[in-house]
Amino acid sequence: SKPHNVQRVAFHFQPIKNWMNDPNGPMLYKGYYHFFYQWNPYAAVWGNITWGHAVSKDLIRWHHLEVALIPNQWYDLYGCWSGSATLVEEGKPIITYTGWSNASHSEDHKVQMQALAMPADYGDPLLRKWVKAPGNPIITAPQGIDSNFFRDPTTAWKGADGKWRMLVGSKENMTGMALLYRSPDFLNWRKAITPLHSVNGTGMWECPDFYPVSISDTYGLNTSAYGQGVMHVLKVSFVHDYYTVGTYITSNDTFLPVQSNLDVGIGLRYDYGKYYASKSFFDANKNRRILFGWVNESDGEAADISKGWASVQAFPRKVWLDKETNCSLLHWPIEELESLHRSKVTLDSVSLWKGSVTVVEGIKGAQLDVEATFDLPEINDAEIMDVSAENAQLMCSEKGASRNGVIGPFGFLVLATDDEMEHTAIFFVVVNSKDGWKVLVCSDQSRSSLATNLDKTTYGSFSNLSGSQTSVSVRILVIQEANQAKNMANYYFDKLNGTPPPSPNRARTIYYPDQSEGTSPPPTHAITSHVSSDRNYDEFYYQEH
Ligand code: DQQ
Repeated sequence: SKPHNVQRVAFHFQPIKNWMNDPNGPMLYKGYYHFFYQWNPYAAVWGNITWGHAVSKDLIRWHHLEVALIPNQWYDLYGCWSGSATLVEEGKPIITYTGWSNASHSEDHKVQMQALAMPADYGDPLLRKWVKAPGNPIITAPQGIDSNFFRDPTTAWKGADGKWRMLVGSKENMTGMALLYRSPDFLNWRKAITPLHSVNGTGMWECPDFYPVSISDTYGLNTSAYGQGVMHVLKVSFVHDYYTVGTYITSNDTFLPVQSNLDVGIGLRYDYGKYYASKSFFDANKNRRILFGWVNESDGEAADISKGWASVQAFPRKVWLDKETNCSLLHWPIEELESLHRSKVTLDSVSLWKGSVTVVEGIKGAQLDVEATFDLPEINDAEIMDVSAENAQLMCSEKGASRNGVIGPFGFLVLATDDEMEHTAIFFVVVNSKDGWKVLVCSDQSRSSLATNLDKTTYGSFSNLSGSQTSVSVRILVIQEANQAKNMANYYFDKLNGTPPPSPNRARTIYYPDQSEGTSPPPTHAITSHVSSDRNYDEFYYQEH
């Protein structure tokens, strides 16, 4: 049931307060996992975009540090947009990011360009201070590309010729594309004539991600790995996060998707719920590739402002190639998540009848990690339905958990109030489709809240079932939202300077204290300071562990 006095979410990452969007530059450095994110320090709506920064030893318990990048240079004055981290020579990190600027002094004409930032002190495992490269911007929009559609550099990788490569998301008319750049020294970049990949009709590709996966085991690979036994994954974001698996030939930088019908934008998604702008990194500590993705907020803007925060990053997942298909990926929550387990409740041999509800007693805590196995009746009785990736979500919302089917719906009602007026149904229906047996997997949020003005989309996908399968197993992470975040937020501002946060603002107003490093052209509008000093900032953010 819904607890009244809840903690902040623990499975998912959240900043101390305010608006967050894309994950940026995850990496492992000197024993710490670093995580950056698109963050508005001043409001629970998008705007004033900085790179928030946190570190962790286990990817679950985070220490919030001072912001890594703030918009204070002519080329990023309107925001430090998404980017990545690359461990270059001797494992030294470099951040690549997009500067959003009004370089032509016109508020209405904004441009995007790529920039670099390096740690001020490589000896600091926390990498608390970042310095922008004097040569910035390192890449401006090439001829033929609209500078409003030119952003989100990937982690760079090294080819056989020793040159670095990276991708920048873009489009030409409605053709989405991943532009390829090469560099001998990480500072001077030249665009390859052909993009690494492009697909007609998809529109702007945001936040590309490109990485190798092993064809034979679940281990992750360093981003520069290539050759025998290696396939590559290209992920791009437009509306959802789509990916395609292919062969990458480093000598001529060609990427050949395994199956053209599973090409980016037509086929596979990382996730069939809210999941966007994701970014992976290679964790050399445990030899795995880990994926972070942004879960945007279901609450409306007014609710975000009143609660003081918006959105989370979905719990980190390990990703690897599914050996059975060779062209799709498997994901699983990282094992560290289990270190949050406190107590365990087990229920055995429950018979599920049509319409029956069994209450699982004795559950304490705001977050649950549920594992269940459902034994199936004779699956030949399953109803005949045409389920495809495109219509699964629609079928979930049409069928609903409360209808009567032949095998299903069965599943869980989670986050239920005592009177069950509010609940979220996670349910399954076994169906017989023209491509074989399938389980329709649904997350029905239509009754998740009595409140109005929020997104209550029902999400769904399907999973294949072999004719001989007699049971299905599921794992569900149930995560209660964090009302307490608001109190944390107030504390933060009291500590800083006793003033409440400025009213929500969009990108037009910039509130940055430190313009000392600013280069020309100067800002054309007033800068208001709301943060008293860096020292105060540090005091709040940094706790030695
Ligand atoms: N969010 C960033 C952009 C990116 C978009 C700006 C994707 O860099 O394209 O906050 O959510």
